[in-house]
Amino acid sequence: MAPDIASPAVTSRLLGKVLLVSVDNPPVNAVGVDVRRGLVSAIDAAQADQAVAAVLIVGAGRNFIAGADIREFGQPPQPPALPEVCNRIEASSKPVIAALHGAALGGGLEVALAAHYRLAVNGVKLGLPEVQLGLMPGAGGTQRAPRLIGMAPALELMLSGRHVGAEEALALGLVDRLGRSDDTLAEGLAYAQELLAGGAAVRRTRDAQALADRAASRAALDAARADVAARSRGLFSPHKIVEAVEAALDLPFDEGLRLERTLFLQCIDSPQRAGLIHAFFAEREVAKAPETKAAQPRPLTSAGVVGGGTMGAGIAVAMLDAGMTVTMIERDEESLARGRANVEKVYDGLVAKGRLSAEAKAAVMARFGGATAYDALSQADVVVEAVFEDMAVKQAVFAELNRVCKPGAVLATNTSYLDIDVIAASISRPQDVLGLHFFSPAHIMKLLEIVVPAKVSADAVATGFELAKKLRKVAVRAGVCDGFIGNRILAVYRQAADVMVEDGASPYQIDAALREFGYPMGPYQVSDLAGGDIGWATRKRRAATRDPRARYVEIADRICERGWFGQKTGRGWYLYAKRSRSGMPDPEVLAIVDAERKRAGITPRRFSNEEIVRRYLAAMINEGANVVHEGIALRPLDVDVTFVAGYGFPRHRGGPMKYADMVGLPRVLADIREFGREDPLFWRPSPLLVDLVEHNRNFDSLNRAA
Ligand code: 3H9
Repeated sequence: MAPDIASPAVTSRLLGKVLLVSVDNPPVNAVGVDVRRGLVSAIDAAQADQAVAAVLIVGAGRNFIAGADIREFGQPPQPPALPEVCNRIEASSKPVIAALHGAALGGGLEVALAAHYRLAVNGVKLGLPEVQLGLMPGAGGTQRAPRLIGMAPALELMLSGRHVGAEEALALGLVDRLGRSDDTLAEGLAYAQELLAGGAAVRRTRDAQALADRAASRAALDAARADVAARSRGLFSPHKIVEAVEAALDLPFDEGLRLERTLFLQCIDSPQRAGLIHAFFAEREVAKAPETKAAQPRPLTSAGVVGGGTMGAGIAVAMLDAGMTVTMIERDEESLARGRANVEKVYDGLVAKGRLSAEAKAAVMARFGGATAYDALSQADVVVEAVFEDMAVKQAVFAELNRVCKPGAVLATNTSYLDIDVIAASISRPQDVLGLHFFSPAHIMKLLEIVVPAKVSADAVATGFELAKKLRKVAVRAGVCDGFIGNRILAVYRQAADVMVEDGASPYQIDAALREFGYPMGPYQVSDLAGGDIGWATRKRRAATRDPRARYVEIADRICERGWFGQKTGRGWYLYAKRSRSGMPDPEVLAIVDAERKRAGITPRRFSNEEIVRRYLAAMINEGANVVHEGIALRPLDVDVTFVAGYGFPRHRGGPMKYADMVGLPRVLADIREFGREDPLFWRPSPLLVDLVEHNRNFDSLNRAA
């Protein structure tokens, strides 16, 4: 049979009696319209061709099929729909075998579930991750998976969205067999021939019997429903998943499929789907900074970290976890021992929880070394300093790095706000100096701001991005300014919150309103977690340069003056019972707030939760627009990723700029102008926002233009 030219994305070839159907749609074989058409015509051709006894579906390249093509969602549908494709595969009168490697996710796994036999090779990743995109499996997954592997495991897969490896897939019954080698094609063909030789018949998943124990299935369903109610606060699609899967138990297969389709389309129409898919693409887009296209990264195997405090140790752990060799520098033996202990503490915690063996810990720690003399960094490819936030101290560190490091070593500062151009200018190799702004705890937090000073070379920046990839961080390119992208915007919306507290909202109401919006914690809870002293130090630093006309709310200072820095001191905005991490509202804090209102001559007024969110978000969006306008962030999507990955912004809302687009920029601007009647200095509309509204454009138009 000649290669199928009806679809460029699917080719067919007869090998003996087996029709090899290969999905070839780079980069990840997403099921777009061409793949759907190609699969249907290949299956049709197989039915019609006497020479074909079985069909083998494989993926070309690194994956089987990564899922439906999510770029098509929200566009006019183009037939055939994927559920129909899967039904045609399942209905085949000749056995269909799927041989899986790489990603077999979402619609990709659903294609495999519609096949009659499944084989997987090592390194395969199976899963139904639709929930992470605000969706649910929509091509039969909610009906076939429970019938094939049982209610509890199927629900767990769909509600967690996690990937399953080869061994686990076999144990679950998702696949029938594992290949002995990594050669998917050879393994798949051998399996197909073996099945044919044994006279294997078609075996349809729709007829599988894993739900036979109805009572156990019902109990699993009830447990999942309760869990979703308790844990998926505000999320839409987990509820729809449970509803659809219930139909697998209660309805005939075809009716279940119809219900799945209805619920899937509701998910497609939900703003959460738009937010989550925006976040998915934005996270991939941020990695494509101009420097990564213009230059190759430098080598990256050994690293140095200067400073063994919480931040330095966290950075060291992140690097060790990525397989790098790490040398820590501290000023004396005692501090070095403390730094080492900070690193070990993380691994000891994992050992205690049974997540790491003592031997594995020893193997990691063998890559860790420490010294009190900078000369130990002479061979490091990259050095990150995480010492005290003081320009003179940082410059002294960089003078040492300049002296000892090999040519081409990337020299990074983890400063949160100091001027990196000034640091770079203080040594003879500014082309190697950049900012790597980690977030605490650095081995856990996903965000890494890569701060690009004026004189740094493109390959040093590309190395920063490469390091982020190695450390599995989400890297966002930021320009130099006080606070870069994240902390600069944070300072503004936190000010908006403080003003609301002084004007009549309680900090507890503000936290509750933002949790209702989808944040895991409100800003005052976060402040108590991070330590109020950090913000206090920043405010003191900024005091000298603060615009004397700007309103300044002193409530946080009154709290800090009492030594109430949050969880670590047992009280802050909240009161913490011994060892407790969840705080109680504190009447004494409310009394301080009251006293401050009186001192400032303010008569408190009521705020609705809706107004709190509107003001908080308007401040965030406006400063986000300024950050884009000034080129500190490359595009609005860089602001979105910063806030989703590093500041707890609810992912299902896509990020502040995406949220603004969904609300509508004219409304956001109208809010800012309305709030500006009370305080025109604070609520100055960003020129970018004004311009976009005037030209009837949104933030996303800038993402697409970039
Ligand atoms: C679904 O299936 C619904 C069905 O149940 C029902 C339908 C009716 N579509 O991540 P990478 C792009 S929902 C379009 O950097 P990796 C990605 O944007 C879907 N494009 O590579 C990037 O493009 P670019 C369920 C996609 O090796 C490029 O591919 N499936 C899709 O680190 C490389 O991606 C999922 O949720 C897609 N589905 O990781 C799986 N996937 O080069 C989502 C990727 O222009 N995907 N792209 O930046 C993944 O988890 C990872 O991409 C994967 C590869 C693990 C596959």
